[in-house]
Amino acid sequence: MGRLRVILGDQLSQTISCLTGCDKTRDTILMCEVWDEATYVAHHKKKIAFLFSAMRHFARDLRKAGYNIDYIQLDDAENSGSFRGEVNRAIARHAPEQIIVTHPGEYRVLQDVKNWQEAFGLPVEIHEDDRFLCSLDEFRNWAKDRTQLRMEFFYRDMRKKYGILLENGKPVGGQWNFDAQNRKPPKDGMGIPTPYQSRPDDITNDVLDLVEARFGSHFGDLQPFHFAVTRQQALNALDQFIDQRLAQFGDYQDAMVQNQPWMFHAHLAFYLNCGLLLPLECIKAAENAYYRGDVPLNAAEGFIRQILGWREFVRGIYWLKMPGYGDENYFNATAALPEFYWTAQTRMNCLRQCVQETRANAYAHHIQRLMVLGNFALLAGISPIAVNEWFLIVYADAYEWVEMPNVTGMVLFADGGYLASKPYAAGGGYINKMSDYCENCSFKVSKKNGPQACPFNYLYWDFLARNRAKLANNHRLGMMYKTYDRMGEDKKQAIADDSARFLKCLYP
Ligand code: FAD
Ligand code: DLZ
Ligand code: SF4
Repeated sequence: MGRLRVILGDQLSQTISCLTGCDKTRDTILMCEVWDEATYVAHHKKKIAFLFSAMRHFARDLRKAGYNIDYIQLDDAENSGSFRGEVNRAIARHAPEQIIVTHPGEYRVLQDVKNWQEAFGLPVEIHEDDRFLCSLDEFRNWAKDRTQLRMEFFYRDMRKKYGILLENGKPVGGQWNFDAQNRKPPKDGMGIPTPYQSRPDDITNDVLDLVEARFGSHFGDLQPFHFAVTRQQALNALDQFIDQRLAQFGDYQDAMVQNQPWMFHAHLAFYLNCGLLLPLECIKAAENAYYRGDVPLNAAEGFIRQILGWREFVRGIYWLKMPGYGDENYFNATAALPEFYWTAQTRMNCLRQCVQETRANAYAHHIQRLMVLGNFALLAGISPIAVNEWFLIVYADAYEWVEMPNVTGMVLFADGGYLASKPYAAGGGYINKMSDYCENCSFKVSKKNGPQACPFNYLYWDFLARNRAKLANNHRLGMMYKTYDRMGEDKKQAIADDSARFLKCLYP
């Protein structure tokens, strides 16, 4: 009798806490591909293939390292389809004295795990997920006496805690945040490097066949498939990012270019979120590149802030606000998700590009998610539940702990300002400044009203007008309400009429 140590699909790190103290001669590691996890939302085909392939490679590497692995594949004859069912079957096979698992990333899975002890009559130990840089207790303490939670202050504390980009306790370069330098529009000849690409091996090819056969109706293109699926490949992707993209990551962080889905972003969230990479090693790699003089400070600091700041901050908020965070709906938005989020069939070129790229790659970069796909959902009053579900389905890096705060808090302001100080709403002018999408659009970004006008232009003002009672006291929006109030009645009516006409056509 040994222990049963359960490793979930987003816990693919050899340093995962549930392996601490493992007796390789007696303990069994259980990993399972289960129907429930692959379908509780209908994940993008590439996301399922990525995770199953990464899980199978991880199990292989653990076996090589001498662990006793019990790996259940999706098509195994007796597969019960759920974590609970598979743990139950594994108990029958191995008769363990105890079950050990690392704290799951998602609330619904934690609730399930918490019931195992009673269900199976065995002690269950839930270890902290110490891959994160801020524990849940630490975040709770940090948040406890604050009326407003702001990422910037959390981030400074984390910089101090880990001594990142610090000189004698002060931030290198004299300021904590260089974001003001990180908003350059795209320019010709930026020389965007090709992204990391791995070649599928036999394990991946088997998984690709499985996903095509079993999840063929799910959203998204399965081929071509080039994700890293092993720790070594993920480390290669990190190296390639540091060498080839990081130097310009800061400058062009917010830029969007037609047919350039990858820009200078890292494309590492896939690997961070399933455990193939660890946050501190990515942060250190960027810090070292700065100290070597290979990349400017605005790039290194900007990248580090995303991981040490935003990533940890949103996770802390998720666990503070669950359960119920996904049901928050400050603006009472109830519209359905328009069909074009799946088909890409829309005359709005920015949205068409972002949906097409999402479908092809299970990836879109942050500004596409926030200022195009998310911004439209906010302005059009789409229900937070529908928007959350879409974002959880379509990206290969999406897990509820990180997706939900970004959607409910950052994009939709559905928590009334718990996470963000104001809604990230914007008209077409922003998209035009930061991209070349408008040049290829049948709407005119320069037009504010009428059938040819860019819909973002009037929807933006209509959103502000509709939600005045909830936003007028937000001091960051005061100027915009003053501008709106200076408009003539005809103009205000045109905004309301154009918005009503457009939204009616959206739902035939
Ligand atoms: P880069 O832009 O290169 O950033 C580097 C790293 O910083 C990322 O890999 C990621 O780990 C971290 N990071 C950056 N921004 C954020 C953020 N806002 N929150 C948390 N971590 C961040 N990120 C996810 O990992 N999973 C999601 O499901 C997810 N859903 C999102 C939904 C919306 C509506 C928005 C606006 C953002 C979402 N993000 C999500 C955050 C961010 O867009 C992605 O982390 C990023 O696009 C991943 O690509 P990258 O690895 O190239 O990141
Ligand atoms: C996302 C996902 C998918 C598609 N499939 C599995 C699976 O078959 N087995 C598994 O262990 N994990 C899977 N995952 C990731 C889990 O949903 C993830 O571990 C939980 O969200 C953690 O709370
Ligand atoms: Fe998008 Fe408006 Fe520009 Fe068209 S004109 S690409 S709808 S912002």
